[in-house]
Amino acid sequence: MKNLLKGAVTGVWLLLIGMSAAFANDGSKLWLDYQPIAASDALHGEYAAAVKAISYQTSTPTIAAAVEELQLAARTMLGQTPTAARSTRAAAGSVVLAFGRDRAISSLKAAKELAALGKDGYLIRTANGNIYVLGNTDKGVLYGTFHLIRLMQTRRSLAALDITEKPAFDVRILNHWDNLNRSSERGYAGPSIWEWDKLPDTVSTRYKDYARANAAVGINATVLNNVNANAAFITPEYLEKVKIVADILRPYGVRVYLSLNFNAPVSIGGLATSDPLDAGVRQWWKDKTKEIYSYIPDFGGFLVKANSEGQPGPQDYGRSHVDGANMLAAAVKPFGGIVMWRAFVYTVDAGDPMYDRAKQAYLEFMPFDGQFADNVIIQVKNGPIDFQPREPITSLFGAMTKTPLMIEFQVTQEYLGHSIQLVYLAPMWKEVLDQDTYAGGPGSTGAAVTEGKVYPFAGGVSAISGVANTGTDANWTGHIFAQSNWYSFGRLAWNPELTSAGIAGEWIRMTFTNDPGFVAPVEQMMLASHEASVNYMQPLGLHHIFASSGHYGPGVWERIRPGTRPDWVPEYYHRADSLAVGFDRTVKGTDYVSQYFSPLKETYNNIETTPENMLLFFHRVPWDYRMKNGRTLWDEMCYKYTEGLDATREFQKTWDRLEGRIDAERFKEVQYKLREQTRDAIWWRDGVLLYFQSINKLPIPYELERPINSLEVLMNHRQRMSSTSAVPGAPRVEPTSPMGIVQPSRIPPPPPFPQRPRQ
Ligand code: GCW
Repeated sequence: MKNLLKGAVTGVWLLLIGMSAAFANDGSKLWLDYQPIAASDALHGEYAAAVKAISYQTSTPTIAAAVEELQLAARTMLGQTPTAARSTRAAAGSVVLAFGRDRAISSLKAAKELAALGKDGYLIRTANGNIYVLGNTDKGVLYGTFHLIRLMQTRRSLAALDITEKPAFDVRILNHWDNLNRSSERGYAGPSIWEWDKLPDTVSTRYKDYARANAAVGINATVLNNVNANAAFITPEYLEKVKIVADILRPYGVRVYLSLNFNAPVSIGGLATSDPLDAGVRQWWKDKTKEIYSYIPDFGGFLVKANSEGQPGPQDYGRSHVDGANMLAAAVKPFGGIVMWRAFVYTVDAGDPMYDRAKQAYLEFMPFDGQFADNVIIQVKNGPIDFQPREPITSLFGAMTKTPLMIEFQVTQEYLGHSIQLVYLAPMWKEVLDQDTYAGGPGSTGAAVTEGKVYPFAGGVSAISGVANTGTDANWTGHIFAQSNWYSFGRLAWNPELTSAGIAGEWIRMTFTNDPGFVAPVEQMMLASHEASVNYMQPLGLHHIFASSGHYGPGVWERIRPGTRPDWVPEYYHRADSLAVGFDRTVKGTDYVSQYFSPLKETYNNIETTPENMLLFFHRVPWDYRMKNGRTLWDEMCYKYTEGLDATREFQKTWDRLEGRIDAERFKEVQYKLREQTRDAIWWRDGVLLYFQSINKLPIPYELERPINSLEVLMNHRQRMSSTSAVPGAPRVEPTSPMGIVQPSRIPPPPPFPQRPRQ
């Protein structure tokens, strides 16, 4: 009877495997979609023998989470639930989870090796017929457990494992630009996942899944609210809600942080000022911080956007970034918290005809190097303008030698096709992480300087952040492939040396299938997608020529008008006239190049040595300039836009060929979006080329496809809205977009930008 039952269960399970490609799948399981492995697969037997049981010695919520995850993975992939026991003796075929002073560590003589791996590192080793997952802390064990599961998800052998891992950055943090009313600034996946309107009474099951997904890729921190911050988040009413979220994330090693509104002492504290040197204000922040820690004892600290795009800050009181940051640093210091102070500042100097937004962060922050408290870290966007599809690395990286800096990447695709376009961002992030700044000689890459490998920052933490792309859409990120950006942000934050191809391959296998007929072409498509998007949107160093409302389609025709900030307008960036195009940032132009170290400075200063993919970022270039391949700049631009568009057509073909290899639901969804991507690539290509052509009067090379739309139609093409709107019934908040905040009276008139005289 027992055997009969067992047979029936196995039969049903086998049936499930057979049907898995046909099953509807809404993508909600992200990379934790543990797909059944066929019993006929040799690896099934190997895995089943290796994870018969789980044993652990010290029980903590984090160890319980690791056990639960491994049981779930084994049950779903193998049809077998490993028994879990608290014991120091493990039967053969066990996974042994151990940390701290657990006996397994000494019996394996692993203590010394472990000591070098820090609090989040781990060691996975096969010994005595078991697999040992060892860490210095239970968090290390949890990360190791997810690694072990990943090996099975990607069909790697579990024989003779000997793996050591240690994360590159201490703090690997997501920044949610999510508002109180559950709108999400630059979010394209539905309302915020944080249900402030329902908490603390109703607690979404998604919070735990969010924690699992992050832990699986090594993300250990999260800022729950928008940097355009509403002070209400630190009132008791909201702290009670934040506490619930923090309690759920804690076992998964994800620490909660909050964005601050610098004016909170006035707006919610009832003080007359928020001056950071005022004793009352300083005391108010100390008390407030203590209160926050009473709700969340492991609260991570604050993220602050100050004196940027209309947000309040110390400069409102004639004080400096140092005064502001150090005041908050003093408040969190007794609790071990940190302050992440953003350098996204670009005050227009109306008196400076050479005003260049790219220079501003460096100009404002360099003078303060060495003056920040040791628990302050400066958060700097990867590029000097604003998350453009391609920018050079920001000049501040490596330049501040006595202050830790952290890179801010944008996982949400504000300038990279929202949740409509398939754009895999790892290759773009790698360009920045791998870029040599030469700050401390060759090898001072973006990763190395921020990891603290070039200048050791005594007492400081190292960190890396990504603006999150989550929302309440079933698949979390709007586009299934946008999940890969969340995934790869975590993987690169753990190890910036991983390759884009390696991460893509893992993600595809964990998310869709191990079918090589699917993995290989999809990996190729992902790897080509960033370059394609640059080509059909802003090739050759063009930047910020998006429609200013929404940052989705082209806005290359938008002109600087009195009363608008010039540096929010495409014309400011492309500077096209009948003779030339591009922004001269050389020593003869705005001299941005001089903020870089040699030899990068010279490389970018010289038109011959500037990589062509950044040409118009650094140079103003005549339309008839000869490119390395012999084409004129104009012809090359026409070719690049066409190449980008053609690539999207290839993506459609690649995808259509894969029908039937995955579930129909996700297949159709992606197929539909790829269609839109091609449509919008045409909008970009035709729009930008026709606009520039109206200025330079040059023909589009005759061998290339002709535009199929008129410029007028394209200029009036619908604009997409930038962000999710508020949830009905949710509390009202002030508008947070920069456009909504900056008072017209405070905007200086546009400075003229330097143009070469026409010859
Ligand atoms: O890229 C710009 C966005 C703003 C954002 C700002 C920032 C949160 O358009 O929406 O505001 O950057 O990073 O602060």
